[in-house]
Parts: sequence; C-alpha cells; structure tokens
Amino acid sequence: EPASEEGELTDGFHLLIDALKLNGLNTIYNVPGIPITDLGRYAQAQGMRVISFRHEQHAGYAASVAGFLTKKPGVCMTVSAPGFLNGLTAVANATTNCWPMILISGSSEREIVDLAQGDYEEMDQLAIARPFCKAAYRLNHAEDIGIAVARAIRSAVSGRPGGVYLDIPGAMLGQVMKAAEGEKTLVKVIDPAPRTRPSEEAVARAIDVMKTAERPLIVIGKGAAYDQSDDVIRELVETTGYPFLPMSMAKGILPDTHPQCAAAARSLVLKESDCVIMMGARINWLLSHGKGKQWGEPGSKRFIQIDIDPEEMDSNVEIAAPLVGDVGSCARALLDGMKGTDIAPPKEWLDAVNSKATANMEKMSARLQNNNDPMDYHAALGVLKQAITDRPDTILVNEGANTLDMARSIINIHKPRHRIDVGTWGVMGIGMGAAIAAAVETGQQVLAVEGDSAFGFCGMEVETICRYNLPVCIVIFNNNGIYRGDGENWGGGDDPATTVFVKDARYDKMMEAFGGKGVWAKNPDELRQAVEEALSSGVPTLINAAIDPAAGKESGNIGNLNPSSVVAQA
Ligand code: OXT
Ligand code: ADP
Ligand code: MG
Repeated sequence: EPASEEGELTDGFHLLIDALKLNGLNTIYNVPGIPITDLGRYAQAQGMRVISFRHEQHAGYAASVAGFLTKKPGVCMTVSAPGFLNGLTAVANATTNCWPMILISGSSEREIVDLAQGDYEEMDQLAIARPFCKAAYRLNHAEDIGIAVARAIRSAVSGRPGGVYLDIPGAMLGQVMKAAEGEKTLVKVIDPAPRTRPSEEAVARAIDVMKTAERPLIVIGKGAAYDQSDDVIRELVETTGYPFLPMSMAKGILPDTHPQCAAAARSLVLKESDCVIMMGARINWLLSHGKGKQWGEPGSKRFIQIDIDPEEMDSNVEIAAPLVGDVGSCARALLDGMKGTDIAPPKEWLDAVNSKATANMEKMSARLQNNNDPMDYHAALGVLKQAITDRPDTILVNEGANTLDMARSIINIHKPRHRIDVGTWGVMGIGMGAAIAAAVETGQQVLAVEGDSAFGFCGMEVETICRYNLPVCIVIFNNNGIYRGDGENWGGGDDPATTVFVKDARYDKMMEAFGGKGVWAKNPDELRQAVEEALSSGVPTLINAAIDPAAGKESGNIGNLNPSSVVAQA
C-alpha cells in the first residue's frame, strides 16, 4: 500500500489497483503485453489474484462468469487493438447475458491515434467498444481513476447488469501524483445495485391476475439465478404451489428433482398454461418470442413479468402485470400480497403436468441405461447425471449442440448457479473460461461437458487449468464433428465435409502435454471410472469420450432455425 506520508508518490498503475481493491475487486483475468504487463505484475505484487490466459476471449468469458456468480463485475484486462478486440466478444456476450463485467484495455498514444499517424496497435478503441457494451469510458488523467472505476462498477451492476469498457491509454498509467492526494481521489461505491421494490399497484394487479389463473406456471430465468434470492424464490414457488419451468441456467435455484419442477413437461406447460409468471427471463427466441404453436391459442395467456428493466415489458407480447424490480423484492411483494387470498392451482392442472413429466422422465431413464457400441449420448450422460447426483456441489459447465441439449435435460442440477452454459447467444467457446472462473470464484470442483467442436474454440486454455492446478474435469463428447461425425462433402471432392474433424482425435493427449491427466473412454464403464477418479482427486483431467458419430442431430434441438434452400442442387 502506498503510505500517505508527505512527499511519497503514486502513479496510474498503483491508483488503478488501489481503486479496484478498495471496491472488493480482487481478481483479474488477463493476457499481458504492452502496455499492461507491469499493471498485472504490480496487481499480483499487491495481493490481487491475476489469472493469465492464452487468449483474451477466454479471459473475458471468465470475467463475465465471475460477474454472474458473484454479482460483482468480473475484471478482464487486455492489451490494445487485437487483444482488445479479442476481449470485446466477451463484453458483448456479457451484455447480452445481462452479466456485469469490466474490460480494461490498454490503448495507444491518444495524440497519434487521433491524427491516425500509425502508432503501435493503433485503434480508436473507445468508439469501437460503445455499441458492444452497456457503458464505455476513457481515462485520460490518473486523478480520474477513482471516479472512473466507481462509474464502471455502478454501470456494470446497477439496473440490468452488463459489460463496461474502460480505456486506459498507456501513458496515463505512468502519470505521477502525490500519494496522499491520490488516495483522496479513490471512491468506494456505496450500494452499487440498490434493491428495487415494485409499486403497490403493480403488485395488486399481479395478484388479481393470479386469482383468476386456472393453469398457472412460473418460468424462472438466469436473471433470478443472478439475483441470489434463492430462499424467497423457493418460498414463492412453494406457497403458490405453481409448477415451475427453469430456463437452462436457472436450473438448481430449486432442484430439478423438486415435485413442482415442470422441466420434463415443457411443451405441455407452455401450451396449456393460462397465466405465466416470468421471473428474470426474457420472452426471447429461447421461448419462441411467446408466440406460435408452442404457446397454444393466441391470446390464451396472461403474463406477469418480473424484471429489473422496465423496457423489457411488452418486448414480444403484452404483459398484463409488469413487476419492475429485483427478483427478491418482487417475489417478497407477491408473497405479502397473496396473504389471505386463495390462489391454489386446481388439482387437475397439477396432475396433468405431473403425469406428462413422469412419462417423459420414465422414457428418458430407460434410454440412459445402455451399452451400445459405439457409446451414445444417452449412455454417457447417464454416467454424468449420476456423478452430479453423487456430488451435487460440482459446478456443471456445458456447451455444444447435441452435447448441450441432451445434457441440459438429462443432468439434474441440485443447487443454484451450478450450471453455466452457452447463454442467450448460444455461443461456442465459453467452456474453458467458464470452468476456470467457476473454480477460481467458488473453489468448487467443476465438470465441463463439451462437444468436440465447442472445445476446439477454447481448448488451449487447458494449459491455464493445469498451470493454476484447478479442479476441473473436462469431458469431451467426441463424435468427430459439428452435430455429427459422418457428414459428406456435397461437392463430392476429396476434401472432408465442412462439419467433420480428424477421426478419433486424441484430445486427452493435449491435457497430458501440460501435466494433467488424460483418459480415452470408449464405453460407460471407462467413463464412470475416469470421472469418479477426477472428481474425487480434483486433478485437472480431460476425458475424451468416444461418441457415436451418427447419434447427433443437425443443430441439436434447434434445427428448425436453419434456413433451407428451395433450389437445392446437392
Ligand atoms: O415436453 P416435451 O415432450 O417437448 O419434451 C421436452 C422436455 O419436456 C423434455 N425433458 C425431459 N424429459 C425427461 N427427463 C427430463 N429431465 C427432461 N427435461 C426435459 O425434453 C424435451 C426437450 O426439453 P428442453 O431441452 O428443455 O426443451 P427444448 O425444446 O430443447 O427447449 C428449447 C430451447 C430453445 C430453450 C432449448 O433447445 C435451448 O436452450 N437451446 C439452446 C440451444 C443453443 O444455444 N445451442 C447452441 C448453438 S447451436 C449452433 O449454433 C452451433 N455452432 C455454431 C456456432 C456457435 N454457436 N458459436 C460460435 C462462436 N460459432 C459457431 C457450432 C459450431 S453448435 C456448434 C458446435 C456443435 O458441435 P459440438 O461437437 O460442439 O456438439 P455436438 O452437437 O454434440 O457434436
Ligand atoms: P434466460 O436466458 O434464463 O431465459 P434471460 O437472460 O433471457 O434469462 O433474462 C434475464 C432477465 O433478468 C433480463 O431481462 C434481466 O433484465 C433480468 N434481470 C437481471 N438481473 C435481475 C435482477 N436482479 N432482478 C430482476 N431481473 C433481473
Ligand atoms: Mg461434436
């Protein structure tokens, strides 16, 4: 810590580190280089945890997942132009997912950039960042660091959370101030994301809708997971007795094994319900925009929507009762408003949901017990489902297409914020960044279930996992390709099909190259044994699970989103 004695000096490097630490931001996910190499070194010297990646996109994804898990902005630090652009994907993704993060990028000499005179890694980063994030700021003077970091934090976490960009011209880091004066410029942000209560009228309106509901449903989204109001959400679900449908990253707020969980009756509840409480979930593409066949007769539903962002209301369908506020406050207000009313759902509705869910679960569980050769998704996922049931504290990371869709419905999640996946954009390559952040931020064991294509977007970060000796077990569902491993070249030539990879690639050897454990598992027994060992030892492990190349579907469950040519010539 810089002492505040007369005459002692501080500078931009140290003020920035002091400002982050003062606000409880103690971890930086980065890739070093000009002009931020020493910033990382000083941060580490001053007690911050600095996790250095191999590529900025994954450092950025890690920061965004840290934001999701902790409600504090995750911090990613990069070099200028190319490093900044690599990190920008993650900021855009964080903003899309409504997760708080701050991307701090070094940038080139302002005067030279502004005159376009060709500086080292010249780019007008601030202008480029703006459309991709919630807010963007540039720091020109060391004396502004305190206020800039405060603004960045508040922008990232207040209201609807999102990504913030902080532009750090290299020269600013070297600016010197008297330490005592510098200390006075630092700002500790008080109550950065104040809880917001819905108005009494809004609550009364929602209760009126609930009173007339005959087939109610609660849809819970990752905004609710983010809010960390797990107990109040559970109380609301259990007091109403309504069936609930978790969106993928809301799984585990209430356990998937909860008797009111309607995940296995998804089609039925979306179609048949007449009153839907949306809780921290947007009615976007993942819910067919609230329209179409999936949602039954047009006009057959009334929506109550809980969201921190008032502009989310009516974005796709009419919202009969908007509740603007944080999930915890809104759920509490509904519980208070319900007192003395009778809103219990009719038994026929609950029976219908239960019998559909039970039938689907029975069908599914029969498929999980098989010894097909080659191994299929269901057999492999049956093993992983059991592993998570045995060790419910394990955090599941999941990406791919078939690997994603099948793992989502097969692997039960038992605890809040224990499933991290591709999010609103369905983006491939989040896996290793997410796994690293989950391990670093929670100290828990992580199981990353990855399609072989998905893993390819971020695979080099296994070195990072080994270097920091993180308790991460990666299982690659290796079906030799994107969706399937048996694609054909439509041109009939010698080149492989655009969707297939080298057959039987030994991803397990990548892990061994860095000192971790690699296993090639060809059947459920080998997979079970390897996962068991990895989860009990905490040793960085990569299990290359051979999956039937013919078992997957094009685009998994969302093949309907592919446009098709009417003049196909193949
Ligand atoms: O009710 P019904 O009867 O309908 O049944 C439903 C449930 O009730 C039931 N269910 C259950 N039954 C029994 N038991 C249980 N427990 C249970 N739970 C549910 O199951 C059905 C289905 O339920 P589900 O899954 O809840 O419902 P559904 O209909 O699927 O829900 C709809 C959605 C939209 C909410 C859901 O599908 C969803 O969340 N989807 C997300 C999809 C997504 O984001 N996919 C990733 C993107 S795909 C694609 O774009 C890919 N790319 C391109 C690319 C990307 N993405 N990014 C970048 C940077 N570059 C390129 C690529 C390259 S994927 C991809 C790689 C793929 O290859 P890999 O090798 O990685 O992976 P593999 O495919 O494995 O080879
Ligand atoms: P999912 O993909 O799980 O359906 P979305 O990301 O679409 O969820 O929706 C999350 C929603 O939650 C966003 O509209 C966001 O504004 C909202 N949200 C984020 N944090 C909170 C919070 N603390 N309280 C209420 N709503 C929130
Ligand atoms: Mg694959």
